[in-house]
Amino acid sequence: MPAHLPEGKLPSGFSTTTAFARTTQNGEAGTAKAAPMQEAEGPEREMTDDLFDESYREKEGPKPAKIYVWRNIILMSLLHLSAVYAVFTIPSAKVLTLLWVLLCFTLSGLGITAGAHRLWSHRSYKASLPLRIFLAIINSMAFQNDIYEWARDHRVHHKFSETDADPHNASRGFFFSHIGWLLVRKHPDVIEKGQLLDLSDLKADKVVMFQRRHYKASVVIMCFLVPPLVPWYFWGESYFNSFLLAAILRYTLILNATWLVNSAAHMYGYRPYDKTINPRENPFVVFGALGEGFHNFHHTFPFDYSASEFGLRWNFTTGFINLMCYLGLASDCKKVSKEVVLARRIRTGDGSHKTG
Ligand code: ST9
Ligand code: ZN
Ligand code: ZN
Repeated sequence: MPAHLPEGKLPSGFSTTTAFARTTQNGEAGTAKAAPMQEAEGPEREMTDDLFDESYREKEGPKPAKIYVWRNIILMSLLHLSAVYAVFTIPSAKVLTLLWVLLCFTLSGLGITAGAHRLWSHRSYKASLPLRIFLAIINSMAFQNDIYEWARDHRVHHKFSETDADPHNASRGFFFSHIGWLLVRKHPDVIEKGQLLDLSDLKADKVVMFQRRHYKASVVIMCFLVPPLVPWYFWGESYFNSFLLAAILRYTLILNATWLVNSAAHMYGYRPYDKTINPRENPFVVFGALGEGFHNFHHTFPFDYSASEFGLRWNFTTGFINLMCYLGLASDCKKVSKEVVLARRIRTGDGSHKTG
């Protein structure tokens, strides 16, 4: 354990050592004592491709024209219209069905937050095979592209935030960063820069590659068949209500909760850790996205398993990962020390922490 971290402050399964061997967006604050890294092969290696690359420059000249993808525009419009209709079926649904919808929302959310995001995109903790299988299954329930594609886009988002090489570049406005980026072809720089990322850890993870190979079937089963079948089969909910609420409405809500991290949490809120970057601490998003709205912290220290300075505070995903550690299914959670966070607040923060 590093000398500046008090002994006994972290429960078993938690470490700070790897966190200190990495650089962070706009500075070195995560590297109080940078040590040479031992790069291991495959899933064990240290991952650094989620760190901001200040050397990238957007190409000069006119931007490429937007190419609309009409299939996505039509499908997303239909999905959202059906979700609005589904809201009106809530009063006629059984209470058990509504609780089931909440459970499905939470599970699919964890498939994104604890799975695609904190585990596979950032390698902020390690997960055993059974946990990875479980996370891949609930990730398919969220239907947000397969884990490999999600993590590839997400690493390029961190590395080239708010530039042409960022898939959901928030400097193109709220609509583009929220949903618009899924309705047009990607900027060529996203693909060009993304192809330079090291994705060997994802390629070496059999669970990730299996999910990618069988993605369509897994989505049909986990996103659109299992959630509505349970209320219909077990407590006699009408299939119509079941499908609209457990599949359509729940999926639409998960999508929008996730997209708010890209849009609202890149535009509204304080920047206590780094005032020079766009991502913000947004309490509204934190609540709806199972603890993922501490986005100024997250872009400053992307390897922190809690994606927040504050451990469990409003952070359901952190609670889930802690539980997995307790059960022996997860380990090696990386956490930035209080001292490093404080130093960073003082050096680059907006001062908002002084007022609470
Ligand atoms: C969805 C994803 O919603 C949401 C992600 C949100 C991320 C949020 C992050 C926030 C932090 C975490 C918070 C979580 C909170 C959760 C809260 C929960 C309560 N690098 O993509 P294509 C190459 S999905 C390298 O087709 P086009 C590659 O060779 C919703 N290479 O580009 C690729 O082929 P392949 C449902 C790259 O043609 C090829 O290019 N899904 C990269 O421009 C073609 O790629 C949809 O709606 C890269 N980054 O089309 C579908 N990218 O993949 C949406 C591409 O075979 N997608 N390449 O290797 C599409 O239809 C298309 O991607 C497109 C672009 C039209 C958007
Ligand atoms: Zn991230
Ligand atoms: Zn972001």
